Amino acid sequence: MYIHWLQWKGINELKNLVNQIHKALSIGSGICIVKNVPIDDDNASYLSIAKAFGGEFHRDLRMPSRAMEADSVIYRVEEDPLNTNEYAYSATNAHFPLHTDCAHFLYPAQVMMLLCCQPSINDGDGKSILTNVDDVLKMLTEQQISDLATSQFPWWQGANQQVRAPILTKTAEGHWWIRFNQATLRREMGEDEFAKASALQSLIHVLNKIEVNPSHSISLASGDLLIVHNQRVLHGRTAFTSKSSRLLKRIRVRVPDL
Ligand SMILES: O=C(O)CCC(=O)C(=O)O
Ligand SMILES: [Fe+2]
Repeated sequence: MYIHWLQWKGINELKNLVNQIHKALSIGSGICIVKNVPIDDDNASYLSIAKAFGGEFHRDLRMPSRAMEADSVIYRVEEDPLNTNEYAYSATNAHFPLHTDCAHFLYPAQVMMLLCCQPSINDGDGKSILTNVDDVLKMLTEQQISDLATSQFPWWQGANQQVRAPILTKTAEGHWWIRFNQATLRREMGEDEFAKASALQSLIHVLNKIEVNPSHSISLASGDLLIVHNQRVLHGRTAFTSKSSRLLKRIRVRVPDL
């Protein structure tokens, strides 16, 4: 896993910084960490970076308002004692397996950002887990890849909208993109169908292997801003100590040309 390390050097260097992020996400590994982003109460520096992509902010209006900031652009990833949604891992201290965000949306966001405001109190837990789709595909057979690219999986089966899509998609430039969240799929497919889908099970097996490899996880420090290309990179996190006041702030941006 290759991380592009960048530095926040003030608002005057914003344009330069965002150019570098753009490059890291499009032609680099898809993963970068910007160090020393100010953690101000009004989120000014963070929002200035997010805005500079020129994309459309994804607002998650279904989440409880107590978890939102900046007109619902920022979602607070923290353990929430009032959370009752069993699928909202982001509001618990549990292990969050490798996934892409918005897997059940028709158009998932391309940019997923997490600003670490407060790491877990224990150094060894609440670590970010990261892997590029190309590293995942190296561990699958041609047949498995082809199955994941041709089967239409049921991501969302609401009354007003159906989202069916393959897990893998090849772009016009010949790059693989991924859409994946195993909890969402298990819910929509049902336990039996989910267990019978063999290419899907192989993918989960590979992701589990990647997760236990220490070279795929990293502890974010306060002021570290993790940015990933949400179709080229899967992210997750290890479980962390309850009531440790770990806090990450998440922003997702749709940037169709990325
Ligand atoms: O807590 C983390 O480090 C990751 C959270 C996450 O992936 C999410 O909220 O979608
Ligand atoms: Fe996520």
